[in-house]
Amino acid sequence: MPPKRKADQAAPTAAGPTGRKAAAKAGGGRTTRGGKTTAVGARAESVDAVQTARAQAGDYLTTAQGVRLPDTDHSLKAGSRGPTLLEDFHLREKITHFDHERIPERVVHARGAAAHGTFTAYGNATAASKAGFLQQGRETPVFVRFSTVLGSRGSADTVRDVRGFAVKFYTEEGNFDLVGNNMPVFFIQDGIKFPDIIHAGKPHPDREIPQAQSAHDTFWDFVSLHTEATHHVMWAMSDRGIPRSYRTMEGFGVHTFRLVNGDGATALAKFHWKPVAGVHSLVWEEAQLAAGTDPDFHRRDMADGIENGAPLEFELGLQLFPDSADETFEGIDLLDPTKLVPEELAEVQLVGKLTLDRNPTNYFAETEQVAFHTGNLVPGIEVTNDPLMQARLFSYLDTQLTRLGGPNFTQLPINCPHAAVNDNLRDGMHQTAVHQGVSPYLPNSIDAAPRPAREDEGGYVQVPREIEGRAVRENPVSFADHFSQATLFWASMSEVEKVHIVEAFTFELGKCYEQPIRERMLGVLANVDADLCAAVAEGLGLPAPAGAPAEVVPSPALSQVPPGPGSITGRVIGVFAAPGADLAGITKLRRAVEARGAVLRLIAPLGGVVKRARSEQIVERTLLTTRSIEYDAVVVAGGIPDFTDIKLSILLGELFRHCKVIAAWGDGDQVLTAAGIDTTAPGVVVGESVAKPFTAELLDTVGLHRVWERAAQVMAS
Ligand code: HDE
Repeated sequence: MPPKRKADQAAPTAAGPTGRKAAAKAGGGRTTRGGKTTAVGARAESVDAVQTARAQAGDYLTTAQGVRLPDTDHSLKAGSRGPTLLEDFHLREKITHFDHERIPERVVHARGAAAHGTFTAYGNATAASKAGFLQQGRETPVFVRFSTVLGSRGSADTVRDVRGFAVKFYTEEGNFDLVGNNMPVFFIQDGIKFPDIIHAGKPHPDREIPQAQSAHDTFWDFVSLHTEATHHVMWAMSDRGIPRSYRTMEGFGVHTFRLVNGDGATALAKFHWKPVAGVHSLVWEEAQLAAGTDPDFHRRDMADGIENGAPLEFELGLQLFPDSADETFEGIDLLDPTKLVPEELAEVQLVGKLTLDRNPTNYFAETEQVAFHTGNLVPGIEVTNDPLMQARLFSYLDTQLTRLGGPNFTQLPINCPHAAVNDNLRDGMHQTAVHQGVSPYLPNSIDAAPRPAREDEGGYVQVPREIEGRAVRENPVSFADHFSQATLFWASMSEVEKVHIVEAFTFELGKCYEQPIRERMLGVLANVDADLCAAVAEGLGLPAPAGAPAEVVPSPALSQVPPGPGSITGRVIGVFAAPGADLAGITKLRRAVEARGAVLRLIAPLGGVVKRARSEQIVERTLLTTRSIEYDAVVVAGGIPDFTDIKLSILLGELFRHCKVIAAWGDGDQVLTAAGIDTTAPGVVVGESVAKPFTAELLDTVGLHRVWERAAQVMAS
């Protein structure tokens, strides 16, 4: 029997569309998700508002069925001391819903934080890609989630780990997801090993220890046995493994993509994100302190920064390579995800700006439910045969089916494209759209249906590629080079960065119980660099084996020590004051700090206000509620020369050890000296008063991020 047509549906005619299609046409570039209409390109707020209206309308507390409730604090009982009655539908609904509030956390990248923003294209990428969001001046809403990889959702932000950098572009041609990391290479060359490296990195299955750490036997067992991991391990043990904040991380697409321009010409490309605030890291002691005193260090920094008007800013960069038959560039295999192309060989061309300036409204609805997928591509951007990338193309959609409970997660507001959606996908768990019509298939002669788009109508048509070969389980020969780029990375580091890498290896291998694993890893390091291997071996109390490191030409772009002062946007300057301090000086300093986009926080011995004569200033932190990790610099105000407190000495001592800026004006230098700070050391700025030369020197030194000249003094003490 033919299906019955609903009364409000127009009968199909040979001449034209039925009601549904006509409505879609009339709406122009509008989408009708969940029965609500949203303008193409409209920001996520409007989508949020539609959903909020469903869940939070009206003034009264109601059940999920909309029945108004008089009381939500007392269950229905047989008498005030009696048993609870099963008929209490409100109690049952409230508890049942609560019981199901959690969804499975991500199997990797479980802990994350996100922000909304906009991507604005400079227009110079159009020669390489026809993607609409790269057209000059085009503004595209984005949602970006940063994450750690190994830890559970409740672990700490500052652990040594890779950071995820996943960007969802809500483009007019559909969603494009650039699901990258803060390191340009990966541990493995073939996605089939991904479950293995993650099993090795996650806590041991017997006791579930350690949480969010790579410093344990199974991780080092794996990477010492799979030497293709060596290059990525170098990055993870470097300062890149402990970023200062999300705003000071680079991002990388890792794989090589294939770009297609309007003429059909192709190029191979690697994506980069360059932070406007520079690339900066914590030092290891800070990372450890922060994991205890403020496990939310990075997410707090991002949310506070955005709230204080200091958006996170990154520029999108492209490294472009000819789409050659062998898919190599200067001898580097572009399909090998353990290899990078030094920027000195292929310049990173900046093609647009990402600004993150809006915090999510609801963590669960947005940050937890966002679903990225490397297969979310738009015309002009295609994948390559990188075997790591190929496996990812399967994994992301698959994992969302479990995590988000079925195939309709694209209808969640945060995942919903801003482009018009007209698919023939139907039904399934959590279907919220009320689809019309009876023939969700193509072609059909009953309903007006969406029609396939030609390439010139924006249809995603893959560039035709020749594919041939024997079905084999093997790597190309070039994938056998596991060490030369690890050596390149080491050779490109500054001295202080090398010291940090040695310390990180020594720490992590020192946490392993199995001696053969340490020895095998020293054998790996011997093939990276003899000095590195010798220094780590010394720390472990083991002999250094001999290796055969490659000859390399260093790539200065890999070092993150800045050549000169950079932006201090979002940085935090603490000012210590006590009753009687020079409050007028603090006001002046606050103005100078805020003019450079940074934040000033007043620290005092006790809460409330600090007074001097008739003026006063509000205290934001006390010596009990703060720790040095919160500040990029601490300044002691003049006017309190006799102040001493062990907690202040600890705060300043940590800043000194971590090579951060310390300053004082007026007689504040006496407070520094009493706290054990050498006021003649590099990066200790003292001035007569809060005048321009003092503030300029102070803030420029903060712009260097650290005063590494002090490192030798710190290590000698
Ligand atoms: Fe992922 N990865 N990955 N990954 N990945 C996931 O997807 C996977 C890889 C990255 O904030 C999962 O939704 C495989 C490289 C980020 O929601 C999962 C392989 C890079 C995020 C998954 C890789 C990444 C993920 C877990 C090897 C950098 C967090 C939950 C073939 C270029 C996205 C989820 C977010 C998340 C699989 C390797 C980045 C299981 C199989 C290389 C930033 O699908």
